Amino acid sequence: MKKSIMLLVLLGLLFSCKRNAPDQINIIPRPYKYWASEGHIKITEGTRVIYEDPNPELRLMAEYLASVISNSSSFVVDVEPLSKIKAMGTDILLVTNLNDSIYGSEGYLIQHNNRKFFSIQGNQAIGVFHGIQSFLQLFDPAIFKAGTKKDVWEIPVVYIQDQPRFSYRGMHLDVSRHFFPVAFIKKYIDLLAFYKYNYFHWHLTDDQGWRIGIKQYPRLTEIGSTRKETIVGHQGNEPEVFDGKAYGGFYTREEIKEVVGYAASKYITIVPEIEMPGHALAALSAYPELGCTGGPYETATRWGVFDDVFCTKDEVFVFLENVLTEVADLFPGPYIHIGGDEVPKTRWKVCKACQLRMKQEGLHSEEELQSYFVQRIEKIVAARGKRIIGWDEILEGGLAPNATVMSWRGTEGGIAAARMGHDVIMTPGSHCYFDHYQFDRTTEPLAIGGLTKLSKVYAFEPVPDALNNAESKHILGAQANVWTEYLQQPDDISYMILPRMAAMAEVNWTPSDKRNWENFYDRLPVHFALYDAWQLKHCKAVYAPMIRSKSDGKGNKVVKIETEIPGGIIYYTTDQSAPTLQSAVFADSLVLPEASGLKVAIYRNGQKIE
Ligand code: TNX
Repeated sequence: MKKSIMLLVLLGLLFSCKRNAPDQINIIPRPYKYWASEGHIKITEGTRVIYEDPNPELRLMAEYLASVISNSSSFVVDVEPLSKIKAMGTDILLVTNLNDSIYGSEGYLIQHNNRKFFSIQGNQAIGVFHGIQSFLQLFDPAIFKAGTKKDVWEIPVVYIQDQPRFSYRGMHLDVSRHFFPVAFIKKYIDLLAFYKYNYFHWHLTDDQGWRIGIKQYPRLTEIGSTRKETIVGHQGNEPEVFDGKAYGGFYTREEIKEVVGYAASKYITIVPEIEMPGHALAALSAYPELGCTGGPYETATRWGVFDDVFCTKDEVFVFLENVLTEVADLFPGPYIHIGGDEVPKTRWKVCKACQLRMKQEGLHSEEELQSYFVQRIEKIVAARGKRIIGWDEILEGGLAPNATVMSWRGTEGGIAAARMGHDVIMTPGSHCYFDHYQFDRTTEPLAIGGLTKLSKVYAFEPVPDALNNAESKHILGAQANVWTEYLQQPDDISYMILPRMAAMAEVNWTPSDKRNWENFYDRLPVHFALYDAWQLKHCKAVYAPMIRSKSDGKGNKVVKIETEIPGGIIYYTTDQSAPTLQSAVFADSLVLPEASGLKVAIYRNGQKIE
């Protein structure tokens, strides 16, 4: 029986691909190839999810898919192993029978087979997993809404052949500046999986808090996970105000294992980050002997860069070796991120131990001392079967031989590293920092600064023109970073990442010639509906005109209005009436008397954007 079903899957591929405009497909990231035929297939009472057995990964996925549908339907979707199936109905079949090398290790194929059943095929289980994420995006978003009980789901008749452009598709989260509980970390991982990311970079330590339990050094969490208070509002405001409230939190080893397991079930690898030699005040507050001056030190209560960093004496390497050994045991992934960014050399310059180290090792500058530090750490990490990732400062003074570089201060560091034959993950502040504003800062919740609109994220190209083909192969992909100095609650995070993480997902997944802003824009409404269904706070700034005005010093204001909406036309009035298609069209800039009112509306294809 199994064989004849497989044959049907193949025949379906040959006979049922009547091409049609794929406009009803709202999948993000946009699949590599897809088309839809006329009509819909009804998923209703009697639909089963059938998995190739015995494959425990596929069984779990089948159970997940069935539960999502059952939870919001008036009927129950049963899960059955393929070996038991006598005849297919309107079912969903999960199989790993794609042995075609063109699909790549993560690729998948979704097809309907003579309008009978859907199949989600992969080379490997991970391909099927990605396929399920796409398949779920073919449903009405209400599928994810609590309380939905539908009798029938209509799914477009589709053919989707898909695989990722990049092998590293990452999102980062800083849990040091503010701490986020395991339940939220799992939700974050759910979102990553939904958008086909495969790496979660977990920024676990920084000046403001050490957040991972380490058996051998209990004070890291007993002392280093707490700060006595936190600066209020934007740093730099005068006078500085502190809240006077102790703040803390950390993950126990058991919680870390739980998150690692959860991520693995979603085919996401965690990259744990242990910051060194800078951003180490929390560790130093717990073990002051690891600093150059011996302390005392305090976990930071404000943001920024601090002079006190790990010393380069031997006992620091012993400490870090022990910490990294535990970290390597907790996280099964191939990488450990060792930070390496923003390391002031102030202490090292006047520290006897550091100066002696430089002399003994023949190092000519503190930059070379930093390079020595990172290379020594690399050996420790390599001895545990892992590779290091560092922020681009690890290039200074000479790059460790097998380091992967995260290029955050622009793309230059990444370009230099790729030219030296090192792997690179692109995460420049210009496009990939989701702690930056996404709209007019006078109306947005407090953020660190910057302006990175959705369309700007979408326009990011991870492979710089400056690299030739061979060098470009070292660009593993891109990552978005979520620093949390100004993000305190889960809602704050979801607001900053939704929908920007959808745009970044497409940057990483979809071939650049298939990436198109207008097309992406048209798929967004379904995703906003998903965020509503999930009850996740999100930002709809993409629909709003951004108005900036400056005085010309002569009683007038010079007004600039921008829209990201593709084909959007800006109409305005100055008489308090609502702008219509008959109103004046905004061109470059507008000079109006200071006191003048202004109303703006955007129209696209003659329709007002509300
Ligand atoms: C720079 S990006 C940092 C972080 C801050 C961030 C704020 C990087 C490697 N270091 O410590 O949180 O800016 O945007």
